Amino acid sequence: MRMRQTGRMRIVVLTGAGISAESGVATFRGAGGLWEGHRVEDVATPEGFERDPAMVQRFYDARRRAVASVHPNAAHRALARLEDALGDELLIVTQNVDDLHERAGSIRLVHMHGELRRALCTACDARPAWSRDLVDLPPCPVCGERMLRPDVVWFGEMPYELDRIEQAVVACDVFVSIGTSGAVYPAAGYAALASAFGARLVELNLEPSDAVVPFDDARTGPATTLVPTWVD
Ligand code: BJW
Repeated sequence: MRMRQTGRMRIVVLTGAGISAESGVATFRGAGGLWEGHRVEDVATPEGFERDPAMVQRFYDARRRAVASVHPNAAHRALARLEDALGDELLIVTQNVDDLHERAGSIRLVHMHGELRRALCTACDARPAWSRDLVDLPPCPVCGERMLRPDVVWFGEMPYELDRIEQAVVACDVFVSIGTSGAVYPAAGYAALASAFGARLVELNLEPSDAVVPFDDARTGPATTLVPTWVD
């Protein structure tokens, strides 16, 4: 394993829907999947939004309400403790659009698939906070156009902060994948990228994911048990 001369380890943690499952947030795939009978690949698209914007806005409003009523769990809190210990040696890259990592205290965090708590103006690219007032699709607070959509990354769109993420992935000593199925790129390719640059790979998941590279340490079980054990 590569380590800097300081002896400290650089760790990248990639999280997916599984880390929030025990808080009561539904995952995307598998039984009881989030889009209720629709394949996420069919509906989480710009075309799906164009077809039926009102349905998609309603769906995201319902998810905002659902996330507001749940709390970070022991896995989110364990990662916040890890950041307290490691500081800028740790980067959490989450595919989740909920805010449970930050509510647990994490700061060095990238939301690569966007955030439920923001809107995106397709006219001027502003990303204002999403408040209750936006439900009736008012004008963008920056440019005045009525072109707001959820600030989330759908299939075919470019995820956020890819340069920052890739720099951290190629430089890390340990890459940890938590509660993600490995079905969606580019996130699904990060374990292989980290491995190619010499990182040790750890997976913490309810069941083994679709990862294309073998993990050095693959543990199966619920995140609220596995993550605190791995961190502490
Ligand atoms: C537990 C647990 C517990 C449960 N404890 N664990 C062919 C090949 C390669 C790529 C492509 C391809 N065709 C198209 C593409 C690209 C496409 C893609 O990947 N498609 C796939 C279907 C193949 N990707 C894109 O379009 C992305 N953009 C892109 O590629 O841009 C171009 C580009 C080019 C070059 C470089 C970089 C970019 C954009 C993807 C956007 C994904 N958006 C969504 C919706 C976000 C908004 C919303 O939330 O509504 O993101 S889809 C959905 O899937 C969401 C998630 O973040 C993402 C991943 O899901 P996740 O988190 O893994 O959840 P699940 O449900 O799949 O898995 C849960 C896991 O938890 C399971 O493993 C369980 O076991 C586990 N678990 N309970 C621990 N208690």
